[in-house]
Amino acid sequence: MELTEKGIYTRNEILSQPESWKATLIQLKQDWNGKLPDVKKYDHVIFTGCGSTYYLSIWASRLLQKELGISSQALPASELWYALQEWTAPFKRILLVAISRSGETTETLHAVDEFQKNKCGDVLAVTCYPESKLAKKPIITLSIPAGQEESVAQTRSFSNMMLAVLSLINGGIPEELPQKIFESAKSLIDTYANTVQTIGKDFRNTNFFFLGNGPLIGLANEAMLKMKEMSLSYSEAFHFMEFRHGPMSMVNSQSLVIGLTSSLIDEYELPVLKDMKDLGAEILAIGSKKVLKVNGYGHAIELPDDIPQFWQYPFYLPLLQLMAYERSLSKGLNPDKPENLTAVVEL
Ligand code: F1P
Repeated sequence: MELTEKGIYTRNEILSQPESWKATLIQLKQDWNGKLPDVKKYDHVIFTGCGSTYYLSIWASRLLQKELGISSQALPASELWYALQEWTAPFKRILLVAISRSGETTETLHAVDEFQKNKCGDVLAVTCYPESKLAKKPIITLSIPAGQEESVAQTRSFSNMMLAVLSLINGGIPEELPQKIFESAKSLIDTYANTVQTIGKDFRNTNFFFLGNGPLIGLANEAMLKMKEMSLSYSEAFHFMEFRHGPMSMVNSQSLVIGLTSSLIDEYELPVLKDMKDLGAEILAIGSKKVLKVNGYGHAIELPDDIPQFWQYPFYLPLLQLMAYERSLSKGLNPDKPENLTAVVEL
């Protein structure tokens, strides 16, 4: 007997992201402006996590290298646990950024311990739980309690941890950003919630492909994981042009291809979406104003152009989370309790 309405936690956590983002940005500005570690002094930055926070690490590492020109990579925490030296040996001054919603995941804790035991460099943690084992280690920790959540599948925790990474790369939070981000995010969700709920409930779609380039491949993987965790649907993630090299063999009239578009949209992204439309797929594109070119053969979600592109990355997620949430409910599942999963993997 379900004591609470199915998915009530997940729904509230998805829809409360605008408020939580404002709270996190205000907190980070107060706690960390002028005190953040200078990532430019390192010759290599490794981001690490597990599951969702590994995908967050992929996004973060590509963004840091793109923005600051510093060598950066993302690794599952398990890789650092059992093969640390293979990954750290080539570098002299490494910063390890350990990302964990709970701050309790076994592999991530071991990765930090191995890194410190071998004196590989400095460690910075990002977590939603200031009292966690990770936060209590002798390292710098960006704790963002506004990202805390009840549901198993990460939603607002993920996007709030992205804001901590953005503030680290940017070196701080601009004064007017918290309120602007809140207003733009609320407007985005209000404008497109019905569109994604309709798509989520449409049972003609049985397989889902999320495409992204550069940092967005990390978010494409995270959106793929939401669709798997919440709705038990077949979903995969690829770089846009990689999709043609084999995986598109799976595309058919039951496919929904979701493009997380970027500034590369004209030459390297829209042509792929058009090809998939020709193969019978339904198309959904989310990105800047140019995404409206998809109208006529697909659904377009236009991100707000009053937010600098650098701070727009979290905006890709709430509507894709909501789509997965709706599909889960439509299949009679409970998005708050994904099959076989727990909120934390402790080995
Ligand atoms: C890592 C993680 C999540 C996953 C699931 C189980 O948790 O693998 O990414 O979605 O909830 O735990 P954490 O280290 O970020 O707390």
